Amino acid sequence: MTLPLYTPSVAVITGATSGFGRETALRLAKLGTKLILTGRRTERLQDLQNQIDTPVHILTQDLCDTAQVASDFANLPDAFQDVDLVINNAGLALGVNALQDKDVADSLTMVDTNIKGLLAVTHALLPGMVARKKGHIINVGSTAGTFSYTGGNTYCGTKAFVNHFSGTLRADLKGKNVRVSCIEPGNIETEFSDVRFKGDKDKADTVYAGYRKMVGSEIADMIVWLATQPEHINVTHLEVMPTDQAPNGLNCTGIDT
Ligand code: NDP
Ligand code: 8X3
Repeated sequence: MTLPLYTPSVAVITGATSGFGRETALRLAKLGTKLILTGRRTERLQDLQNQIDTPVHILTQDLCDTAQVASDFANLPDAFQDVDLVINNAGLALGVNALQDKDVADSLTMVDTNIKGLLAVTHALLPGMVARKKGHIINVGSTAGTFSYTGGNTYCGTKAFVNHFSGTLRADLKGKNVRVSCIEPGNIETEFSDVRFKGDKDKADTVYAGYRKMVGSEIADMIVWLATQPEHINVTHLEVMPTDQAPNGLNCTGIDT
């Protein structure tokens, strides 16, 4: 017997102003899911809200302000309180410099956003899901958390945290009917590289040139697939990359094909 697919009732999507987050919001709205959408760019959140028919609650929020994050989620409107899906998506990389050449502020911003921000959201929303015995956290990790590359230093470290935290959190939640999944994408074209290269479009475009690239909507489809699995199924890790991308290990041969 196949049990029915799950339809999330109220979903939080962090980083809904762009990329995976925005595309996921559009798809979940089509399922009738009520959405709490976060990001720092209010206008983009409002534009997105205007394209969506289900109820939307906007939170203009900087994840690095963890006190604000806690307060925002403690004061959700009544209709949005029973959150049963949290998509910890917001995050960023800054630069590909060797650590000795990197601005410490960039490293700290990645830690504040990708680790501390994700933790603040999770701390704020997990107790309610446990109390209601219903919930799903989908963290957006990365292949960068598994495979090292030159200049990845802090970003890879933050995503290693996300990948591993997701598995360890599952151990705490056994028997609580709260699922945890981690999607770990490789190179996918979004605004990610524009941010990483601080607006240098030529450098950003190079990342996706010369091979059959993947785009944000393809990852969003997979996030929705994770979120709609029947309740007794927990897809724990989902690593995905373009067919034309593969890990290069330690590159000991010096040959990069
Ligand atoms: P985008 O740059 O397109 O989107 C990033 C989102 O994160 C934006 O909505 C942005 O919103 C939000 N964000 C960044 N910093 C903050 C902050 N301080 N407070 C609140 N929101 C913030 O990139 P992607 O869609 O590609 O990235 C989404 C996630 O996927 C990230 O965690 C990224 O690390 C991860 N990832 C991306 C891959 C890729 O190749 N694209 C591969 C693997 C993982 P705003 O600027 O409005 O605040
Ligand atoms: C983003 C993918 O390889 O640029 O997480 O770090 S990568």
